Amino acid sequence: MADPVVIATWPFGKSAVEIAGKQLADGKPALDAVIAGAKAVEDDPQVRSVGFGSLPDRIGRLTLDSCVMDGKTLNCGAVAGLEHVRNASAVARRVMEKTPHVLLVGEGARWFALQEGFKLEMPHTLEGIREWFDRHPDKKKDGEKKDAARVIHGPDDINVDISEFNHDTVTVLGLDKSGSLGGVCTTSGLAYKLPGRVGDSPIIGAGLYVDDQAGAAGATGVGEEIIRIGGSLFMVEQMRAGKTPQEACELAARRVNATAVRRGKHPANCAFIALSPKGEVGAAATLKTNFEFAVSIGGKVELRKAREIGPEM
Ligand code: SD4
Repeated sequence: MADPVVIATWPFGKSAVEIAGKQLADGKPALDAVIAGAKAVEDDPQVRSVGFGSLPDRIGRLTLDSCVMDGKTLNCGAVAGLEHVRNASAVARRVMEKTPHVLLVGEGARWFALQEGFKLEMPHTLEGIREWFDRHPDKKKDGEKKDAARVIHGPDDINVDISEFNHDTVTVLGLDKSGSLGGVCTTSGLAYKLPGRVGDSPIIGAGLYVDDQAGAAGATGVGEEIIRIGGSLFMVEQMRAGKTPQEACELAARRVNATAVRRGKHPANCAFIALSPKGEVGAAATLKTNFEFAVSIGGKVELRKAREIGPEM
């Protein structure tokens, strides 16, 4: 019998590890527990980067990305660009359980959710919309006189650097009493993303990867950089090769730094978490992310600050 452990990204991950930790203590499977934990963050309108109430894309659409993975069976499911359905992680789980596929996107993902009995709901909150207007990149471009956001006209509007609008994803990894691992990653993606943009969070191997025989890993930060290095699969393969979760996360931060430097795009602004089948946790981030993560070990919940890794110039 293993001692349950949960790790989740960012301070808002604390509620996720509290809920998941209790479920694991009651003997629930890892995947059930981490999805229950992630749901609490998705349902919290104060969290402006996960679930409803988040900051929408450049034209005001709020779309959700999520994936889930079971370490015992390697079963996984995902949705990307899901609109008007509250709990993207629950839909991702249904994709895993009810379809022969791994990833459904956009209209198809919503259609599937409706077939599965999920409700259509209004995703915006007044506070979310207000913040979206106030911080919109077009406002900055045109000076403060511009009150409302414009539509996207052409190349100049499309190739806008929105990495400063990077906002936070909840990734939750858990180890259950039977020694099995489960993971979930759920987000509304980058604020002001172009319509149709998909980040790392619903991509198995990028935002999340889980294998009982090696470990579980997840990511948060600028999804383009995480996809570029296959971040989560990279970490799990490091653990398979004998690295600790901490070493695996630091290697991922080094890799993402190295690719960013090579492309002249530093800082990369990414953070990584990992959990081994023995229950050891690890976390690392690129510089100036101030990345904190939540852990629940033996029923004790705490926030920890991740080690930041600078680029090797
Ligand atoms: C994305 N990785 O869509 C997500 C956003 C995020 O901290 O996690 N930001 O790129």
